[in-house]
Parts: sequence; C-alpha cells; structure tokens
Amino acid sequence: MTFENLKNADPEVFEAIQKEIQRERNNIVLIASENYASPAVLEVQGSVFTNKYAEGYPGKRYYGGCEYADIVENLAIERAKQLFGAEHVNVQPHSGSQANMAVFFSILKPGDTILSMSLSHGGHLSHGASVNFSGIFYKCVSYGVDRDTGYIDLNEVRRLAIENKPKIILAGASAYSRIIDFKAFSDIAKEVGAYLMADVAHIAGLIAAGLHPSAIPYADFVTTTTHKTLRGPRGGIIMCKAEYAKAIDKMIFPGTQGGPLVHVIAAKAVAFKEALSQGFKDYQARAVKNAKRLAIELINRGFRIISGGTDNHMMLVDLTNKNITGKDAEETLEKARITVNKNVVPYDERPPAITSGIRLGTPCVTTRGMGEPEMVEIADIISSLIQNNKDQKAIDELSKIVKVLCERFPIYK
Ligand code: DSN
Repeated sequence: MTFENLKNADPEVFEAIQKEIQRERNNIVLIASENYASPAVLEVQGSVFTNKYAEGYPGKRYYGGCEYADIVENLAIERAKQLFGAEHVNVQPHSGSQANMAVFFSILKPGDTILSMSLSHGGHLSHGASVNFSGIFYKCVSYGVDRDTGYIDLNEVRRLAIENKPKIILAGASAYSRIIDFKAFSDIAKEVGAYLMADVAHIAGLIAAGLHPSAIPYADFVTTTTHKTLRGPRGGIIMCKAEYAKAIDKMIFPGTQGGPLVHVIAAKAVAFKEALSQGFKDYQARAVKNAKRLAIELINRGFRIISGGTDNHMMLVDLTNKNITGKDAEETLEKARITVNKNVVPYDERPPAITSGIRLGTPCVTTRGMGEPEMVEIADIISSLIQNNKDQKAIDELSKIVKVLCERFPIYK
C-alpha cells in the first residue's frame, strides 16, 4: 500500500504509519497474540466496505444497498464453517471480548456463576476478571494450573464445578502453552449440567490446521479472535451448535452491537480462504515447531519455562531465577528491538504492571519465514540481553544482530 493520498491529506498520520511499518519490519516480534496479516487482508480493510451500514444479517438488513455486503458476509460465514466444521458462525463480533459478551448475555443472568481460568494463571480479562464487565455482572470462580507441573489441574476444575454448580464452564487461555483437553472439560460440564464455552482465540490457527484438538465437537459455544494465529483482521467470531444460532445472532445484533464492520468481515472472509490452504497448515506446523525449539533453547540457557515447554505457539518464561522483573526484561529486550510482553506467571508475587515473567510466541517470526536455526539465534540474543541488561554497549551490539536477522527475513517489502 502506498498511502499516496494520505501523505498529502494527513502527513502526521502518514508518518506514524511509515514508522509503524519500519517497526514491524525491523523488530523481532514475539508477542504471542500478534501476527502479520497478509497484504490482501490489509487491502480489504482499507476498502469501500468501510462506508456501508448493514445492520442485520445477509438477506435481512435494515438498510438498502447491502447486496455486496451480503456476498462478503456469506463468504466469511461459509468459509469459517468449512475451516472449523461449525454448525453456525456469526462473523460480526468486533472483537473477542464482544464475542464473549454476546455468549454470556445470551444464556446467563446477572449473578450467575462462571467457572473459568484465573487471569493470573493465564486466563483472560473477559472470562470473569473482577475489573471487567464479565466479573461485574457474574460471579466468577477460577481454576488455575498446578504449582509444580504448570498444567491445568482437571481434578480441581471438576471439584470446583461440583462445589459451585456454574451455569457455564469456560475453557481457554491467553497464556497457556499446553493442549487444552476440551473433551475432559465437556465431561465435567455435562456432569454438573453446565454449558461449555471454549475461547480458542490463541490456538484458532492451530485448530484450523489440525494441530490442536478442536473444541467444536465438545463446546456449546466457541469464540475466537481472527487476528492471532489465524492471521486475519482484528476482530472476533462466535461458533455454536445450531440450536443456539438464533440466540447468538440476536445478542450480537441488536443485543450488543449496531452496524457490523463490513470491511473487517470482508477481510475475515479473505483470511479464512487463506487459512483453508495447505500453505497455512504448513505455516502453523512451523510456528509450533519454532515455539518448541525456542523453549528448548531457552531451557538450555537456564530459563524456567512454565510447564517445562510448549505444545502450541507460545510459552511463559519465569524470570525469577534471572533476577530481573518481567517489566525490566520487556524494556531491555525492546532496546535491542525484540518486542515481547511482560506477563504474570502462575503464583506470581509481583503485580501485573511489574510481573515476574514474559510471554513469548512464534506466530510473527514464523510468518516472516524464520525457522529453527533462527530460534536458536533468538534464544542466544535473549539470553545475552537478560544477562547484560545493564550494559548499554552489549545491548547496542545485540541490537545490530537483531537488525541483520530482520533484514534476512523481510516482511511487507
Ligand atoms: N490481549 C490478548 C493477548 O495478548 O493474549 C488477549 O485478548
């Protein structure tokens, strides 16, 4: 994209975009929830569909002139169904949180109980955290990971479910590196008469590629964002059994949203088409391989990885033994153009603004073509940076190595 019009119309925004492009090109991005959308996905988001109001659903809109909006929304729906094997898909949620909100509002009453993974153990804000609408409207009971193994303790999930009789059990995480056993969650939900909802935002691409067991056969509702491993535009979708289709559609519009973002829905359609390709499956396999290798290489350099490794695209690194906080590690790595996010680790004694850990993910570096040899290099650079975090000269030297590595794997040429 050239932004020729923007350049004259708004030089300040133009310049910020140019700098962001440079940042995305010149940094090693290890944020587990980010990715580089394809140029086709980017183009569609800048298309004239941004002009269109299309409240309602294909064939049943509240505005005229929706015939082409209908085409892209139907394409997005059909492709998502094919990709995930879902009975019903709503592609209108503006985000993952909006998707989760619509599910909750469609089946819960204020004060009902949600059983979900604790935010401090890797869950998500919208899964019942006290500062979020989900924790304000509903009573949240949390499960976590075992202190020794770092794995979700399913016995504990079952015990809490029997004790608290939740209306809904939520499986899904933002910082969990192991396979989530949706069947086991479903058995527990059935035992206590609860709905099962899976938020697969992080692992959606892996599920689509057959690299993580699917939640679709087991969960009543499956939500996901479309921009993480799925590599599409920023947004969300809800998948559900046919029996809940009406309730979900009603709760997205008019329940919680107005006009859908047709340009984003069109981009979702494009991303789902990309995700149906063999190339996408290969990409996901490489992302998982890269994550496994990065985890092993970091362990070899004395880092503690929660649960001892990863089955997916990410890992949580506990930096306690390295005598550096997550915040300082994030800042140190950024000085050498490695972008990560500080992250609480399970049983962390530090607050979320400081943390004892960082979360690392491989979707971005894999999209730009890096493989296992580069994971070894990255582990080396991270290790040296953490070790020499007070040595500006060392940081500058390592930053040069990062620059060369990025130049070897160009993105958005
Ligand atoms: N903020 C996202 C993440 O980083 O995992 C979740 O919504």
